[in-house]
Amino acid sequence: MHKQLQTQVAIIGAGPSGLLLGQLLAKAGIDNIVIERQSKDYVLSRIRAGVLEQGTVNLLNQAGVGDRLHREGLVHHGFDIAFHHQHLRLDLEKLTSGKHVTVYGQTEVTKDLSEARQALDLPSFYEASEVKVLDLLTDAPNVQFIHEQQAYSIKADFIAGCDGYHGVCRASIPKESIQEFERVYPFGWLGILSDTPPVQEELIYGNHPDGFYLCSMRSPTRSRYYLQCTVDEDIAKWSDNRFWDTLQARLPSSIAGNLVRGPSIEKSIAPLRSFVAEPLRYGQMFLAGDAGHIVPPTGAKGLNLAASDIYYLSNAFIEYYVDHQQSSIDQYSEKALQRIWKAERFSWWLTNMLHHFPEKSRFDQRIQQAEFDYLCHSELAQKSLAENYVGLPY
Ligand code: FAS
Ligand code: PHB
Repeated sequence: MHKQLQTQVAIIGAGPSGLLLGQLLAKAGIDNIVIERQSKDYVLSRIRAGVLEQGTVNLLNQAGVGDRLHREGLVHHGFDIAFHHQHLRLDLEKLTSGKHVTVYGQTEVTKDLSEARQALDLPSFYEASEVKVLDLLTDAPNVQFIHEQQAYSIKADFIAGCDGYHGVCRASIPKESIQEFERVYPFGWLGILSDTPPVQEELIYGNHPDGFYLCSMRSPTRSRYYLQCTVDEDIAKWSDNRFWDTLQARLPSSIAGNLVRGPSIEKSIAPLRSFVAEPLRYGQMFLAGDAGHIVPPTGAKGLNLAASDIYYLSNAFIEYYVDHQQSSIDQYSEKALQRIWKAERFSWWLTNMLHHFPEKSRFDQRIQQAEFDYLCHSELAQKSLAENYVGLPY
């Protein structure tokens, strides 16, 4: 026997997309329930993104979760791109007339959102199993799931599919009602987290003949590094020493000596793909964040695209319930996809420029070198990269 519940917006997924949407709706007085497959500890333990666009920071402020971000987030006014032993600093502040990014881990964003939701005592079901989304083409869609051996049925006005790339929402849309666009890259990222000072204060994105690397951080005492690896890499074959030796060999010689080694506190491999589903709506269900699109993390766009989706979707719901207008809801998919595709383009372009593609020819490798040379000698090229990196307007 299902326990019957009712809400205005049922949110599937308690990652950054779902929790941010829940906060913005609650602040506007719109009822919402979050249904999450994993445990809260599992969700809060995931190590993912690290760079926030100002638009994302503004939205987190609006959601009432900006305090710790302002205390602990690191404002970055530039970053380096290295090509073999050359490196170029991109002065974001100068190139974008005053814009910057903030380094603050997604883990912390999700923790802040989760605590804010708990403080408002908003209904959330973690460790929900057998989640189904039903009656999507009616004006009373339904979410069914099991929680602590009790079956639930939630009747909602709308369903927000914030359940990531492997979620149930997109998978519940009939094949004839959705188009999918995908590019899978022939490599992955091997990431390490260590309580060591970063090799330098700003990020370094590097292209080395042996592969891509990224030097990032979470704080002045906690570093986050990535190495390009094969898609079927066996992480058991990557001791900390092998990781540090490989990274140090790829760094420009002028920087390599500054690398501080230490024990890894997390080590994982992420596959890289570009993916977009169109449209981001099916009946009364809307897709947002990774449920609707994936970018290779090269451009630091994944989490930031989730934020702009939630900006559009939360405003559409608020307009519907507060102003009794339907137009923004009807325009959500088209509006979100315009920004999504531009971020997909940027992430694809930067991934192509910085990674070693095993199957690509020597001609392609010269083109990569030419991309870097053009960047070094053209302020317009640098401005284009910088405006995409800090985030295109919403
Ligand atoms: P998420 O995947 O974060 O959250 C979806 C939630 O839905 C999860 O908690 C999941 O458990 C839940 N869920 C799934 N199926 C469900 C179901 N059937 N029922 C209920 N709940 C369900 N982006 C960057 O910008 N930089 C990076 O370095 C970076 N690294 C990444 C590394 C990895 C391994 C991955 C997977 C992604 C990475 N990303 C990165 C992208 C990442 O940050 C996403 O853009 C971000 O997590 C998007 O947030 P959500 O849309 O909330 O999706
Ligand atoms: C990170 O710090 O995890 C990070 C930073 C920038 C990226 C990707 C990941 O482009």
